[in-house]
Amino acid sequence: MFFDKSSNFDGDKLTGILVPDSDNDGLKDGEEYIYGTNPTSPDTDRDGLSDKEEISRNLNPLSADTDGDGWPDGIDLDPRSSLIPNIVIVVIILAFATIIIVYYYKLKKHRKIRNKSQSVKPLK
Ligand SMILES: [Ca+2]
Ligand SMILES: [Ca+2]
Ligand SMILES: [Ca+2]
Ligand SMILES: [Ca+2]
Repeated sequence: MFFDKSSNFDGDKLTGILVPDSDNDGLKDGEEYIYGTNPTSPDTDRDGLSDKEEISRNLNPLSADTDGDGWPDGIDLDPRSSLIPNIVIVVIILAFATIIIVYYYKLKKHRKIRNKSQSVKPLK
């Protein structure tokens, strides 16, 4: 536990009464106690997302990789689902981008050739 029981003067298990949000992450010290997060660290699991953001996005602020797919929550495209690992998403996006680029250049080349042959024809 991150909480020091000796500073729990009023017995409500909430520390930092004078400073409502010690680490300034948007979660009050009392709320951090409830969630089990570190009241002196804005990002308890150091995954790049603040404790407050993880709570509001329904992620585990105590786990850097909520869905266990190997990608930290901070860079995980879908941090709540390991069904589609990020690498697959990246490969699909790259594949689509490549197909579009190749198709675009083929079309451009094809049009150029057609324009050339059309401009040559009337001369004959
Ligand atoms: Ca806080
Ligand atoms: Ca915190
Ligand atoms: Ca975090
Ligand atoms: Ca993940």
